[in-house]
Amino acid sequence: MIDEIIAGLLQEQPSISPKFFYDEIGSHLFEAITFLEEYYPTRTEKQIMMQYGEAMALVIGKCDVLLDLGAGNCEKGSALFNSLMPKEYRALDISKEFLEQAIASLQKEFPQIQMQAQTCDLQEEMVFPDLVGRKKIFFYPGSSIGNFDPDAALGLFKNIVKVCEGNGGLLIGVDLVKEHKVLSRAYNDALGITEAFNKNILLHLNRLVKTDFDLEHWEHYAIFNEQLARIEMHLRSTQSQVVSWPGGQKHFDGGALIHTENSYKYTQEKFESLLVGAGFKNVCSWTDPNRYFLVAYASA
Ligand code: AVJ
Repeated sequence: MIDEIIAGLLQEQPSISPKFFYDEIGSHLFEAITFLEEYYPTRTEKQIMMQYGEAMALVIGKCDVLLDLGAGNCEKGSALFNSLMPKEYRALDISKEFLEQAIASLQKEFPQIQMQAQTCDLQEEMVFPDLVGRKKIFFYPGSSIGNFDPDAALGLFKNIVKVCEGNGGLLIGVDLVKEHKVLSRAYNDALGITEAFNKNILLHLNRLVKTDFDLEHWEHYAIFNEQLARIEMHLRSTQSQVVSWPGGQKHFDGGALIHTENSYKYTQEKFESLLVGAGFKNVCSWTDPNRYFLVAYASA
């Protein structure tokens, strides 16, 4: 992990993986983002899930194991328990501490569902040898798929199709391409929560790899790249400076950027063809009246 981070900083275009946003405080800051007026994805997805929950449950049918990718506080996954009635719930995420807290309280509420927290890096191949032959429903909400470039998203979908062995599928939420102003506002909120979320990654690195980033000398910079249909988040150096760590250092000019996140946005057509291209047989989609967000169920 330390080598991965240092290698990212030393690249021609320095970058830090967005997975390092989610330390304890980062996970709480993201939760705060989901309450912002400007950040429409979370509440819009929730509206779609509320309005079409029964229709989704009909299409999905019996759910043996519900696998919640990037589960976080498990709030979204557990909202499916009553409609899908899974026998088993497997919550997967990067930050284990946050996950276990959430699972502990959920287990008391739903004693009939077998629950397990599992650390998982979605950049790596997923395998579930203990779930062979069981109907698996993967759940990936919130447009977290947007952090993957389309090729990597295709790879993840192919992995899920393979693991499902024709018995199960993927319920997924994705943010749709829309007016740039609306997109840009969602990542540049007036309160500065997204800025704090972005800058917190430097504090996380200072703890993880003993870098000496000074937040005073970095500013939040988020733009919509129309050509690639993605929001790009960066941290911009406000002056010429050197950042050091044990055994290394790097000079950053004023204005230099460290890339921290891509958030790809899709059209319905593009996203459905990506799912079918990965081998999913059938795709059902639901959107909100403004067509801001889409939830799809792709059966393997
Ligand atoms: C959790 C990746 C879906 O890209 O919209 C929110 C993270 N970044 N504000 C997104 C995020 C800045 C979020 N995802």
